[in-house]
Amino acid sequence: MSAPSAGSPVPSPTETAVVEWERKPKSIDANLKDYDAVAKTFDWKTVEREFDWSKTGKVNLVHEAVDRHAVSSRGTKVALYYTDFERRSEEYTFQDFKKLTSRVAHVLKQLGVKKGDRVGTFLPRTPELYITILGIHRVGAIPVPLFEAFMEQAVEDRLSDSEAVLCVTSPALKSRIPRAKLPALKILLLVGASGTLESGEASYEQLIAKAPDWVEPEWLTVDDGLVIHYTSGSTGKSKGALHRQYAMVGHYQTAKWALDLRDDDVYWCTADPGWVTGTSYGIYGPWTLGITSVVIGGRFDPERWFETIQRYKVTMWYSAPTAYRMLMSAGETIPKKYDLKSLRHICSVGEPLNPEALKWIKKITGLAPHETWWMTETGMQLICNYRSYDFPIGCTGKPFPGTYATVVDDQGKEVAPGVLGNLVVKPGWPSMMKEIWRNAAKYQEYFRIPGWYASGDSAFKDERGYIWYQGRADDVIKTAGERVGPFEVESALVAHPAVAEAGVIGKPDAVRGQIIKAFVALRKGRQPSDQLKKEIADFVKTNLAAHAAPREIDFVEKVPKTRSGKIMRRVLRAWDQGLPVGDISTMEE
Ligand code: 6R9
Repeated sequence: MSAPSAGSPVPSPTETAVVEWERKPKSIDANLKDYDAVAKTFDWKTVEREFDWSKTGKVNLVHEAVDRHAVSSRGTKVALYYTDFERRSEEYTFQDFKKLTSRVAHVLKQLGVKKGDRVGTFLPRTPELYITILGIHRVGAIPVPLFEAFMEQAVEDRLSDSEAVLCVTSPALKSRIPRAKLPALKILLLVGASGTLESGEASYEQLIAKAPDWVEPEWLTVDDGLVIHYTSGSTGKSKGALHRQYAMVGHYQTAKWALDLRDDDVYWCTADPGWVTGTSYGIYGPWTLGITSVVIGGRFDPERWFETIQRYKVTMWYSAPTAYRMLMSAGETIPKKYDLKSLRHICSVGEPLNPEALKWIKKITGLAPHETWWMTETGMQLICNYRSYDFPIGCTGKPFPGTYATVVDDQGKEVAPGVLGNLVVKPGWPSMMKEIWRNAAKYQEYFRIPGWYASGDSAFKDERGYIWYQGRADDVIKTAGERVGPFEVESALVAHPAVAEAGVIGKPDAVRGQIIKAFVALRKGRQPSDQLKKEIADFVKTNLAAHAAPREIDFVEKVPKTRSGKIMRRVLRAWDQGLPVGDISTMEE
């Protein structure tokens, strides 16, 4: 989506009569009862006191998310319900987690993993993935979670940049790890290996069977690393956002006030830990609070999704607009077959939730999904609609208490209500990334607007202080909620022997928010054909990732570039929409 340039006035919804509100009863029983009062006085120091490290000085996420619950009255409480609807249906208590993550930690130590080392996880969504990530924390190492759909190039980029020393993976996925190109990677720990292991491989099951049930966490400081999530920008390869242990303060409190989690909840976060939502709110937020979580394996399937809510009596559901729209397009007869009455709160993340999808979810569940806006780099939710108060449908929300997000011009000055500008955040919130892994220059780019963290999104604020997301101000693509950088796709495209040049944009799409569209100039002698389009798209699918493959390809004579060689995606967007291309005086001859 291309946003209008900063400074343009947008019709403020408060000035028009069409704004619809999500109205709530005054007595709603939420953890955050009075947003306005709390936002005025809230101090993050009070949240620090909820963690054992505030008394002991000994920091490790696994202690706060597992060990302290295991020895409390929550010891036998279920931490994780898991099903893949086929072979496995399991449950794990906090005590089970303490044992299993200790065993994994022992194995990692045995294989030479030390504090501060990076360890990749490249696994399908199974209990082993969650146990492994927590086991990595126990040894004080830093997990680098990789989405299971990544293909070789995406895996190589991430494991190479992070210099991971070990990767926990499966026999089915290991062929996508190009070990010869990864000198730092010493060992693959294989989950589910049968038969003989190759050199440099170890069996997860064999080793954990012999490991002890208790390994004390490696004690860290709040500034030590927590996790690295690779994410995409508008230029260059994906970059590693490193978070620090202190981020747990932000995860905990947002899970309490925005997700509104309570001790008796059964919580279902549908995101994979390969993406930031799947760790911040699939692991850190809920488990530091000691909440029961549900995880399902396998592919997206509307029947299974509604069955999950019914089977586990899910009370809190956190998912993404594309998923809500895909459920909507599967029709109402499916949800009607299931009992969804257990639900008491729903949230949404990743892209704007369109009012139609919001209303459909409300129709089938009685509950409107609440927006939560944040980014890989922010680590935690920052702009949200809260369960206790009314909000205009379609707005992104208000800053989380103790944080300040607003809209500014390019010089960093706040703009008037209703004027479009850069969505920015005052630096210093608890889960702000610590660095871009070994790339100080990239980190600095986020602070290009003096005094602010620049999100790259554009937005406006209305007179009541609600922030309305209006799109990305850069070329980053959000397709089905997943963030994709055009450069990565372009690089994958030009590796195909028929492709001379490629330019990639996000094209608006009713279900996926955006789809990836590529403009491709062919090498001399290659003829355009539908067959070739398919071949090129498949090539990206098998080298990068299925979700990063273009769904549309147009063949063009030349990809428009500036004289300095930058792809003019603005022109590509105009071509795509059949609109005038505007000023092209900087275009190369
Ligand atoms: C958590 C996550 C970040 C980008 C962000 C924005 C978009 C996220 C949104 C939203 C509208 C929301 N985004 N939440 N847009 N409304 N509630 O998604 O992180 O993958 O890094 O993406 O996603 O454009 O800048 P990430």
